[in-house]
Amino acid sequence: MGYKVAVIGATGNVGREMLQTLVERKFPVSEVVALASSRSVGREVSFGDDKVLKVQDLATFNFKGWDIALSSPGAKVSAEHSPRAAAAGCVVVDNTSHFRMDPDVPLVVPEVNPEAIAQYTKKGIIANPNCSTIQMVVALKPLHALGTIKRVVVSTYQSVSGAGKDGMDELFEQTRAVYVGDPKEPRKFPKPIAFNLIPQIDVFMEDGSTKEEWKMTVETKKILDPNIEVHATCVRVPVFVGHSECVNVQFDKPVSVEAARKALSAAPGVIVVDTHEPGGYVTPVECVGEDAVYISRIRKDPTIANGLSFWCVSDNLRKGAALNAVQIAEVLARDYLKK
Ligand code: 11C
Repeated sequence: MGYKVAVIGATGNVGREMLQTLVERKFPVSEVVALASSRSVGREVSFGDDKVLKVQDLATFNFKGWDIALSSPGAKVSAEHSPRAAAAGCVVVDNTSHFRMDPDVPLVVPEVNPEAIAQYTKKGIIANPNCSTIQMVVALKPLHALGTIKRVVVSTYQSVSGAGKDGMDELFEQTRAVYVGDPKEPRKFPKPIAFNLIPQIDVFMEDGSTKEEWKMTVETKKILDPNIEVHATCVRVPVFVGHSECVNVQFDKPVSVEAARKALSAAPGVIVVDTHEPGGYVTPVECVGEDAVYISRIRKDPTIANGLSFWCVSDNLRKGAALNAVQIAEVLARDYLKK
């Protein structure tokens, strides 16, 4: 007996990764449907090695009788169709930003706050956090148990796949253009991304922060602890897949590097690679296709009281999106929607 699962936004970077992750993790699927906008209807997407799904129209799809939707279209599309699916009895794991701060929608990272999933009954929707938040809170959770985290200062180095296929195409085309001497104007990003980096992800807010930076702050508070202060600087870098972060943490009491290393090494979803020799750390290229959040460069910060810093890398399309959504679906199936 399995679950009828709909994947919304199935032709996008994350949607395709969701289909792949369902297969890899042997999620008990009895039937699966790939949904997208009318533009993509009829296109084919792979489901495992031997199955091809023809994309159906999200706008006219009837969710009655479907158990779980993994949804990753744009936020506006989600605003319309996630409540429609939920009203038909299909529990939605929504990867867009639209519902994340809704008090009646749990925002979940299974390694951090799985208990919040129980609140799915309020609206029939569970929100998947932003990719840069997910990898950071997976690392912060075991540290928060060693000493109370008061403040986090984080700088991100985010890959272009966070901006979708158009972002990846732009990096490829601009890089190629440099070599063939045919410069291309930026379309997706506000400035050239090839051989460059851009200290702006998403739109600017009134206080001068970007929305990506705001998301890291408010989502961390909702998932982990409302008392943690977060100051983020989010930067787009010319990397195709894999987000990196330099995270500086201040605790309420001293936490040694050794204790932090031990707690991180034992934490679910975390792999520590930190050998203090050339190459003894993880780079984004090495985390592509991997499930873990990798931690390296764990150090004391002697310039503040009770400070530690570390380097954190993860595949933004997997743990930062598709894998986290499938892990939520696994808890739902195991604990709440038993068949
Ligand atoms: C990026 N983190 O790298 C963004 C992508 O709120 O789900 C994901 C945006 C979101 O551009």
